[in-house]
Amino acid sequence: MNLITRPATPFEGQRPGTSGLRKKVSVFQQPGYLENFVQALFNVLGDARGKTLVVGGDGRFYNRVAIQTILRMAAAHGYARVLVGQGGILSTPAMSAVIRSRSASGGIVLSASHNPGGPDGDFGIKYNIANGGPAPESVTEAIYLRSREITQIQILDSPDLPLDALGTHALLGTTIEIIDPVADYSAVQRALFDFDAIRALFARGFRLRLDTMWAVGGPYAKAIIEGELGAPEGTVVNATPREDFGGLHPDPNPVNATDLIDHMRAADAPDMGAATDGDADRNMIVGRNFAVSPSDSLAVLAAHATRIPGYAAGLAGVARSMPTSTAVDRVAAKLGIACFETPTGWKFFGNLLDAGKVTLCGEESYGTGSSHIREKDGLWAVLFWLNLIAVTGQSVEQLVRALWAEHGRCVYSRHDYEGIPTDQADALMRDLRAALPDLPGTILAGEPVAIADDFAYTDPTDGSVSSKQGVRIILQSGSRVVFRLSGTGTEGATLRIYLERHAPDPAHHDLPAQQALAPLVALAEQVARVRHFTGMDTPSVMT
Ligand code: VG1
Ligand code: CO
Repeated sequence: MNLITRPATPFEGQRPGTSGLRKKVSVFQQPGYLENFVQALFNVLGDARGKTLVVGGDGRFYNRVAIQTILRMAAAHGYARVLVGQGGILSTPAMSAVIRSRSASGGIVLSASHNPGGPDGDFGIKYNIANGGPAPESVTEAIYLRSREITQIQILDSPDLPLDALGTHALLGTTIEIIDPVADYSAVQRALFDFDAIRALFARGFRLRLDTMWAVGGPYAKAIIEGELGAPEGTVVNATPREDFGGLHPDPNPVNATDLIDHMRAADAPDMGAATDGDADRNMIVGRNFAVSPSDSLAVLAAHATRIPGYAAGLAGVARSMPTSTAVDRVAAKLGIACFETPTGWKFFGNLLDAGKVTLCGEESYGTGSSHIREKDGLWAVLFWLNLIAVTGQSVEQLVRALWAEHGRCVYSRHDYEGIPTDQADALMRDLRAALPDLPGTILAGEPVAIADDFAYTDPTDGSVSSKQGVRIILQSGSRVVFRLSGTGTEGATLRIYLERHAPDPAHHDLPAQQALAPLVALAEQVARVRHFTGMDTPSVMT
């Protein structure tokens, strides 16, 4: 077992996006590609002596190969201890839980999350810091800069380690420990929720269908929902992680989780449906013939949080990403707590959570979480809903309708235009930004424009500024259209247009969202010439 130093030349484009570096598997398979990025990361992190690193991923194709490489490099870099999830598995929320419970200095997550997997799919790598959350932009940017000047990598020429059995191995001076990927995570959930109440709910015959989409959420859901909470076997479906997610797109929304939606529409539909994504940090909640918008889900959880043991003392505050609907703002105002608006991506919530300014946070993209860890957490959201249903006796639909009755409905949709040539997408955003100064005061969709700007965020704890986080056009009534380009895609550019309209009148609550939002779609076309730049008449995906 020798420590070797290999010459390396930089690869273009190793800049992490919204959530780590994501590329086609074939890009990661280029000799030295992964090594360069990991070397850049270790160079930025500095002295590893005495430190513990956690490594794990969502089990997608290339996970095992990448982990072996990372273990050789971590040992070469001098880590005291590396913890690896058994079989190379750690969901993103479990990674966060393990970093925190084992006082690790950080962790490397191998996942492209909701992106498809398999040899022709996507792969990804992300670094989480000691608080358990995604590295902030200052760190990801430093890694990128370092990746551009890599000249050598350090690695061991050691054989692969067995990852499938629990146990301890030595690599040079580093102890490699294969750990149970579920235990630390389960302990965190057990401390938050009333497991007895949820157990009693299932014992009364409550029916849940939890679709883990052939992804990493399966083992966690099986252990907790069917194991500890006594839900009947078969409650968790598509539960065996597959390297290609069964050829499907592991993104829990009504467009990709069609099987679940069909079950929830059937005459004998279960009481509640839910789905989680590739790395188990996203969640979709569905009632009988009733899909819950993620922004509404966050608002419902905030409104009822004190009914949950872990949040009985009340919420310090809440946070949502800018494009997420303002439903939670209305709940926060009623509760008399602060509501923060951050750029897209979980990395911006970490400082607010660390500073104790917020307890719950969420995004419109099917992500919800809390101060229990520093990542969004799919199964946590499912447990939260189950606990609420158990103690209120209300159905999913009743809980959402009560929110609408009290605060009005924030009718919401996101339209994605995928695979646009990058220069066309950039041109759309450039023209749109140029038009912003003239918009305030003009009449669009029948009302005056109140605000037209490019969202910039100043972190209230460290003062760091993130600019150009999405163009927003907000009308006098609060209706708004937001435009931004995705930072997780791997083919061309994806334009996201977020549409929100507040409907206070209950008579309007059952209007189909796309119909209610049609004037805002027309507004988007008028100001941004979406058809012209995307070459598409309709979005690729509407959620
Ligand atoms: C998307 C979502 C964003 C989410 C991110 C990571 O980013 O919009 O809300 O935080 O994915 O989610 P973008 O830049 O493509 O819009 V996950 O579950 O893929 O890690
Ligand atoms: Co995810």
